[in-house]
Amino acid sequence: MSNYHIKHLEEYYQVYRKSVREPEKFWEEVAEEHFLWRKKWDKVLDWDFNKPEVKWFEGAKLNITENCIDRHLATRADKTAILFEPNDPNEGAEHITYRQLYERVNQFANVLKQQGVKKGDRVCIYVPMIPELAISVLACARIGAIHSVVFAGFSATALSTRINDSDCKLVITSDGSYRGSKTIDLKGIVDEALESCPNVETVLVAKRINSEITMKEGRDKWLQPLLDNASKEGKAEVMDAEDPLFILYTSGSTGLPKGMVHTTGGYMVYTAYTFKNAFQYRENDVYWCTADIGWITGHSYIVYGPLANGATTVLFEGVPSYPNFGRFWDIVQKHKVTQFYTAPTAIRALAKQGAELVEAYDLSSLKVLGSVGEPINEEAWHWYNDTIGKKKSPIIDSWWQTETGGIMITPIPYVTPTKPTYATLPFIGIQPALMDENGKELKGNQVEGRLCIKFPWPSIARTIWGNHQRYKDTYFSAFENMYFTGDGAIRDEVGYYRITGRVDDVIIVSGHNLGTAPIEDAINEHPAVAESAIVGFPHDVKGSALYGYVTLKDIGETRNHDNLRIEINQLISDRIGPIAKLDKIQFTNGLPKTRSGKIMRRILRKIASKETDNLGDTSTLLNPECVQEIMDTSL
Ligand code: 6R9
Repeated sequence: MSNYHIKHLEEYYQVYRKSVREPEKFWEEVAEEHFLWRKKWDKVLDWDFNKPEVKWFEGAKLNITENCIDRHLATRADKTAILFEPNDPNEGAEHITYRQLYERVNQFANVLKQQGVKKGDRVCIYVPMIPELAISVLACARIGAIHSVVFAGFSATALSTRINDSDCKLVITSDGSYRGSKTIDLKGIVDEALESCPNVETVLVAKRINSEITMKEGRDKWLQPLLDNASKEGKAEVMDAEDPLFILYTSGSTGLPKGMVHTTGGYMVYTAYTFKNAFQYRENDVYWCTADIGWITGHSYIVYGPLANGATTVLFEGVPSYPNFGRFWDIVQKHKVTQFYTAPTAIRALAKQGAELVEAYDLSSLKVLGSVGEPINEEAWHWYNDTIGKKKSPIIDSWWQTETGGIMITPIPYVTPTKPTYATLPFIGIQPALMDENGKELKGNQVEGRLCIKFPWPSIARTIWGNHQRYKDTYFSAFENMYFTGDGAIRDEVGYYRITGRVDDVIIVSGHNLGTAPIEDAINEHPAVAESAIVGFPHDVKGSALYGYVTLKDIGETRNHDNLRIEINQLISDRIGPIAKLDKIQFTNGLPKTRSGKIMRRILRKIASKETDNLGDTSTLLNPECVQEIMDTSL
């Protein structure tokens, strides 16, 4: 069916119009023709953004792993499903075929069952980018357990918070992980986290770095011997389309991280369909997404989307700078990568290294270049387009979120003409709206407002784990009958979208969403700190970096500010992770506040970004005098 693979702009408009006029009919056709269902649905869509409630393919039965693995065995058993490229290039790549993937997922699923994991149980996966990570994700899906992957760069505190929030009884991890020339003691972090997770009964440990670790009697088990004894065959659990597939945590502007819940049927249909089209994927392509499976990009576009299409997906354990800054290009050359999907922060870091490191490699296999995670600035866009793509591989600047499950606004390569810094047109089935601050929709082109989506798409997150009210408050309360994204956007004269960034208190550092509140909470734990406020400021590699304003308690003596800075960053590193460390810490006597006591981050943001000409009206502040002091001592 042509609807499944769009080949030119006119076809895009045709299919788009159909998907908007008759969304149920459109998605029903896609679902029917391209997936394996144990039973078809009774109803395609049921939705109400006021409740809010969204259900796709209600009544349908399926298992996503049968779609990602089993059904390919007839025609692609010996094709590489996962191409593992280890941290150390000398270790050599590992090709896992669809047949081997089938066997390894079954073995892992059987081990989970032996350990007492049942349909609906939550399993926490804290594993580096090694094959066991993708396999454990699929093994959970195979038996209907809900996986909660926690990025293996998060700290013990961040891990325990997530384990407890979704009440995971089993944790999968590894002895340690490689990161460039360093090793990380992952099991040690898990041990520390589990001191505050009384409900965890079992820890399965994969061996990766062969380090000496302590195994807690009765709780910790080496994975490999269990796998070796498990059967390579196994039946997939039959799931309802609306059964939860996974929980993935994303930072909120306040309080605990939000455990976004994605369900099975709609998520599968949308990630597979977007993968096929947004990357113009063809049968013998080698697709590589450099994200970590610990983020939504890895879930949807390393694991589920590619495998549902029977693709070869590269899984890279290492970092772009090891053994040197040519590593990405070395991998592209070695595996003849056709689609390459990365983040602006990586592009900027690599662009800084100069062209020689690129020119040494043959990148002629590349057909499509993707960008995701934050706005891509013009300079980075051109470098990517010229130096990597040689102006012949279109850049797809794809905008989407953990909450949306799949790509929402993106050019379709070789179909949509690109424009630097623009995510361009809504994907098939996506109905964006720009809203002004009073809740009115801005119609027509050449407008700027808050980005909302008017109509449900199949992979929208259905709730926040254990807190449906927060789901409603965060996404469905700002604008009536709309999903609010938290981002601002411009629609230009031809209807192209440019995402301008967050309009809430989430700051995106190197593509990672960080909420200001948990970082401020960590700083405030320091005994010398009275109060703090975090804002983002432009950074040429990270996109945004963090600037902290800190007021100290008056204890009648002066403190060494350099030592305090180190201690504060250590606290942040312990509580959240090194990615949340502050680039600048300014000590001040006060923070600007509204009369109701809210810190005016808007003003601090301008000072941090050195945009002090127009601070707006500060006279309504509770303490306007502190603004001058902050400007005078700004870093
Ligand atoms: C997939 C992912 C979501 C936030 C999102 C937005 C920013 C993502 C972007 C982009 C501009 C793009 N974002 N892609 N901004 N252009 N192409 O990154 O999910 O980690 O949940 O982040 O990232 O601000 O709201 P997630």
